[in-house]
Amino acid sequence: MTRAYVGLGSNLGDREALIREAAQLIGATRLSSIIETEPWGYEEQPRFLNAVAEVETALTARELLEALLAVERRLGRERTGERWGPRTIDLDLLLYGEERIDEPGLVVPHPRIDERLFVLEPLAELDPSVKIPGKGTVSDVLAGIQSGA
Ligand code: GSY
Repeated sequence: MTRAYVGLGSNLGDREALIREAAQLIGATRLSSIIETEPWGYEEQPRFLNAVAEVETALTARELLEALLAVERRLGRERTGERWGPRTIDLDLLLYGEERIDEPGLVVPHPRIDERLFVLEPLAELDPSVKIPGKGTVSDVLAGIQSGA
């Protein structure tokens, strides 16, 4: 079994219900607090609710990614051409054990994990000592951002 972490975000519809349902559908063993956050990337869109889920999985990283995409589709996510626009649910594979993967369509750790407080803060709540391969522990990365380093 591998411990993986998944970022959940929603800024359309009943955001909290969507996050809780997605967490259940992906078989989350733990869910962080759900926090309201300012949109990042494209700012002219509604505020997000974000959380991070811990998943204990026997799936490969690729299989887990496919399972996340299937849950997004089930919960009404439409992947249009708009990369940063509003969405009912967004599920990002953040960490898969301590593996580093760089394949077409599958990059782990998530490439923008160390820039996003809406991911780092809920992840640190679940486990501040979790390692982000190539970057250090999540609490080190957070401390670096907060000190402006
Ligand atoms: O990549 C996640 C989708 N997303 C988010 C998000 O989940 N939260 C916030 N605050 N801004 C975001 N911009 C995008 S795109």
